[in-house]
Amino acid sequence: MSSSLAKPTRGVDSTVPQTLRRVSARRRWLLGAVLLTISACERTPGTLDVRNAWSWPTAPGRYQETSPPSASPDADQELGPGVVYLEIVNGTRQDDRLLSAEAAVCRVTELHETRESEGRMTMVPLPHGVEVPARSVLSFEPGGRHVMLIDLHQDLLLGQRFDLSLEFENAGVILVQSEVRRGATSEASEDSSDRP
Ligand SMILES: [Cu+2]
Repeated sequence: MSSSLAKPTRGVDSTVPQTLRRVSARRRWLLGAVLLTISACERTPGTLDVRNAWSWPTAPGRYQETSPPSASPDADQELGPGVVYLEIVNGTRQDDRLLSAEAAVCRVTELHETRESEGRMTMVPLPHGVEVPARSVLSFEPGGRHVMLIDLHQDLLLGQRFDLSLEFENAGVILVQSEVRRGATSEASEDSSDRP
């Protein structure tokens, strides 16, 4: 009974009404896109934010195989250098510049970039800081830019958090907390912990 009712309407549906529907759907999509763009512009607070700051653990035996080449543990060093990765979100209409970083966990904090030259990975200090173009997201990530923590006063243990202050040319000083993890997402450290 139901199958005989479902079949015959095919020819009627697929001519004019479908064309009309396609046009109006496209118009609706365009209108939606325009509205989304407008509301996104209105909602963007126009601030510069730093998010997802994290560090590899430094304690002996806690390095993972995913550690970057620059952070390979040195058996002779009790406390190796630490590193911080993060994302800078410049929601403003103005270019900005990360000038320097400071952390109480180490003696010296520098901005570095890992570069490949002649097949070797080397770290290059960035004494003039890093430009953060207007309305852009700049990533500090393994194999690239990073904040180098030189002469650590303490080990960075998995799950710990420590303060880092970042000085920008326009945005001023921004305080963040770096989480000691095994990777860019916190999932890795959460997975290994016992379920509550
Ligand atoms: Cu470095």
